[in-house]
Amino acid sequence: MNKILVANRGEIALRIMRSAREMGIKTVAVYSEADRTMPFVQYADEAVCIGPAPSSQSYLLGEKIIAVAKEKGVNGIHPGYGFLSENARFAQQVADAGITFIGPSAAAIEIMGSKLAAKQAAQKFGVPMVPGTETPLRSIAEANEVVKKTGFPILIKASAGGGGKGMRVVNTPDELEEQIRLAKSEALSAFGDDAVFIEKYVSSPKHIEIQVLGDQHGHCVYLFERECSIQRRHQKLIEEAPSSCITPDIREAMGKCAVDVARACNYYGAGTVEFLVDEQLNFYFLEMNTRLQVEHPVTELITGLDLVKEQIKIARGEQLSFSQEDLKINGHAIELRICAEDPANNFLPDTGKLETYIRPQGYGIRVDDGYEQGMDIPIYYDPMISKLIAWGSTREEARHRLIRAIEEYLVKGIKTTLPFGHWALQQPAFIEGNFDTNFINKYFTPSSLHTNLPDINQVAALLAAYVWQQNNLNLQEAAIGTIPSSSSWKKRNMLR
Ligand code: MV4
Repeated sequence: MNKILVANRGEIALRIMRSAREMGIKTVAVYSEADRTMPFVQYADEAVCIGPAPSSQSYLLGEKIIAVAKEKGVNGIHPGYGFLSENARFAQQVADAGITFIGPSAAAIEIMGSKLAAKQAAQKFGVPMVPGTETPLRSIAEANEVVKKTGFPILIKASAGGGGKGMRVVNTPDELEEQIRLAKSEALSAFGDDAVFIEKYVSSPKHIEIQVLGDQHGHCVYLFERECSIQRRHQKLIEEAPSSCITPDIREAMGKCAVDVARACNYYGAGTVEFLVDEQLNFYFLEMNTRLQVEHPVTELITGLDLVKEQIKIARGEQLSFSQEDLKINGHAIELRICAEDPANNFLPDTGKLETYIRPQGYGIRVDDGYEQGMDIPIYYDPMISKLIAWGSTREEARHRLIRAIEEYLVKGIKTTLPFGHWALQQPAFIEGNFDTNFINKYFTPSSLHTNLPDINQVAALLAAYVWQQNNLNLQEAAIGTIPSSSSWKKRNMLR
């Protein structure tokens, strides 16, 4: 594989191309008209505009992207996350075009795309699941039988849903029939498939997912867990690895289950197995994501692996170069998603220009982003502009480092989730690791942001000092210009 096409945009396109470049692989970017000036377009060895801004006319046009891939003579396509990354048809079309899809087989994507098929596959390996149904609900009578065993509340989920899409909570028996009817019609119009199933509703769960890597020779390992409970409307905001509530025994048990889920669909590539964890640390398989995830960097920082390189090596048919016993957790990593959203106003998307954009730096800080200062954040795509990730030898070191980096991250012109992160990382519940998926609902109000903000006066003073220093340097240079060029001694001394 000497040339790949990256069928994505923004930070993840750039992140994939960096790994490709390190492996001596050339890259082709495809981009929409809105993304002409983006860093990932400039970074790529070649770039092709594939259409207007809306993703339905650009990043979702599988056939057009494959045509570009053929024209450019690439031998691999990396889909990133979102867009076509979990589209089984696209994966198959890529393969049929004689190009390697850098991801799992179309068959594995297909199985895991159906939550019911995923549960049936996992059940064969005895992976624990929330009590409920593993086949599509056929009648209200069947539903009544199931809820006799599970009790209320229950959740109705769409088989073709996932990531929180198409879920309905039912609290009492009298709502059941109506909610099933609504869920089915909603599922049909949203996914073209009205299959729904029932699960007992687990209140206040933690959301913990296991990263797995499998090769095409039957080897599969788990790269430990990510704690992803801090989310809002199914959008994760803070992720960390490892989870502070998981013991070595539970880690091993969950890891083995995750590998079983992967084996259940002959999985190869990088994948993520999602679990709910209740207060007694019982864990239940939910679904499997068959892509590289947004939050993969926290796993990279604690394992030392480059997941994109591993994906490419697996796609090339290589064997994993390590076994489960070789993998160790080194330290702790926490990621904050920086989104163009106003946390003080219900996290509503904010658009505009990155008037000021200065990244934090230093030991243990990683910034995965896709914009530069002066750029507009387009309205057409996901509002995430950057991921700020801190590594530390302990959770406390990572936490303090991330807080420091948030304070040094200067973003002006657009409201972001930076102040939210600054607040969240200092909550007693976060510090203790004592939180679940209700963290934001439970503790966060817009007024939370009025305390503990970095002192605006201090920031103003630092900026003023910086401007003064720059002006001063300009003056010095101007003054030096008046000294005869023969006087190099003076020049050196003035410049020091
Ligand atoms: C659940 C649940 C409680 N009980 N299933 C939401 C995302 C999708 N992957 C599954 N989700 C949930 N499934 C049962 N039986 C609660 C959620 C849930 C949730 C899960 C993970 C992270 C955040 C969440 C927020 C609300 C609900």
